[in-house]
Amino acid sequence: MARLVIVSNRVSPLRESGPMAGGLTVALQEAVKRREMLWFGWSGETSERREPRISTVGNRTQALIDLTSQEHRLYYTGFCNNLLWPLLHYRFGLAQFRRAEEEGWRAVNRRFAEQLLPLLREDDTIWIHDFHLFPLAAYLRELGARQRIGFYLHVPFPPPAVFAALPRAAALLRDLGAIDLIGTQTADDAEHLSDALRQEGVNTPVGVFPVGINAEAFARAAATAALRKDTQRFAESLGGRKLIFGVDRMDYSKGLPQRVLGYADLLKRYPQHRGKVTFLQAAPISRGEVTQYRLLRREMDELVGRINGEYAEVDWVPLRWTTRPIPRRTLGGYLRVADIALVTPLRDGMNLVAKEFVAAQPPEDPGVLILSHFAGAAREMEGAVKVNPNDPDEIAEALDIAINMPLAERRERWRLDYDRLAAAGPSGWSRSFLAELNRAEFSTTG
Ligand code: GDG
Repeated sequence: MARLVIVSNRVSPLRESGPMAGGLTVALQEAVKRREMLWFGWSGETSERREPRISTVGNRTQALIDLTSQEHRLYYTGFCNNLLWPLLHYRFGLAQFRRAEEEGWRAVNRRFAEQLLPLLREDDTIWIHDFHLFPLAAYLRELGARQRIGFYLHVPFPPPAVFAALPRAAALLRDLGAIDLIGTQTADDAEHLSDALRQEGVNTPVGVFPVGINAEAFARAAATAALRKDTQRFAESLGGRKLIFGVDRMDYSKGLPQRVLGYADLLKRYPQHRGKVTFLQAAPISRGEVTQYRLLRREMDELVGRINGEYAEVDWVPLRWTTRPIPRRTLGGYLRVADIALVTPLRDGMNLVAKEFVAAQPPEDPGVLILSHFAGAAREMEGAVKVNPNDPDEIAEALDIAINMPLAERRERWRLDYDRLAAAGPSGWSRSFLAELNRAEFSTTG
């Protein structure tokens, strides 16, 4: 089988086996197990060093480049995080456009192309990941690359009229013409992107390939994690109360303020639940160098303090809040112990936490998933209790329904979602994308 070349902004550490952290890596793990692979991307470090660091474990090679601090500021903090991320999540009001950042972003994409090119073999299949690298394929083609190139967008794509707010949006869309197949999470994203491309006369095929997880492996790992000492200690600390659980990168797309306000509304409107539930929200700090993220952290610290101040008893803290990451081996255990998962992003490409919660639950006594209509996962998870994440009252009502839901209904809803997750198979997502890419016409290279 031809070698697979994966290109993404960040590359996770090389390991021959064992679980890897992070949605993209977890999702790709199965795809690359039996296949020779080169993974190219940013090391996560800044330095003046130009040459990639190349290392190999088994049949996997990774090539990592450092960014200069100026490249990092313009490309990553600036154009990717301050502009593209909010724009693609329908939040143009939060976006800040600077011409210099757009140029810096293009320069880094050109550099990726230049440094990847000498590492390529003629029969490689190239798979580029996410919005950071929108123009990479176009630069590779400019340099003469004739390999098959696929691109996967992990985040939403907004309606063309929203995307058009981006200066030089047309040039960006035309760059996507260098790609042989684009994958998106949902049919809406595919439709928006196809419409935008069509308006620019670009004919790149766009297909829907929802990211999945290895449900059976996750279920096994969660069952093991639940027996670990730290999970047991945590479960005991709940004192028999129901656990509501949320875990998200601290990001304004995840709807965290509305979520904790929804919980506060539950305690206010349904006082019978006071002292009977505990809500643990973990929100590991993400993109801490970006102003909007710092503001969100301050807002959350204040909100959590206020809600606890208002409802706490001397022997009950209603809302447990941590901004530290939970170790991967423990997280599955917490997801299994949880009675309710609160997954309420304002907008999310897919949201893997929703799927991980369902996979982690014990089949004999499963918990309830409360899920935003605006997560890509909402298209698949028919058993979830769906909410509009903008409305704290609706979140409170969903929590009350979930707390009171009878076992038979919980089982029925969970079964629906678990079976669907498991049916996709351990590597359904990457396998179906790569199979389709393999079938795709070489539209760009003839
Ligand atoms: C992007 C898109 C799309 C979270 N906190 C901790 C932790 N996590 C893990 C989760 C999950 C992953 O990180 C997060 O994935 P999500 O899908 O929920 O969200 P994004 O990071 O925004 O991912 C998203 C995804 O790409 C894949 O295509 O679904 O829409 O935005 O695996 O469990 N893991 C550990 N500790 C934490 O505190 N160990």
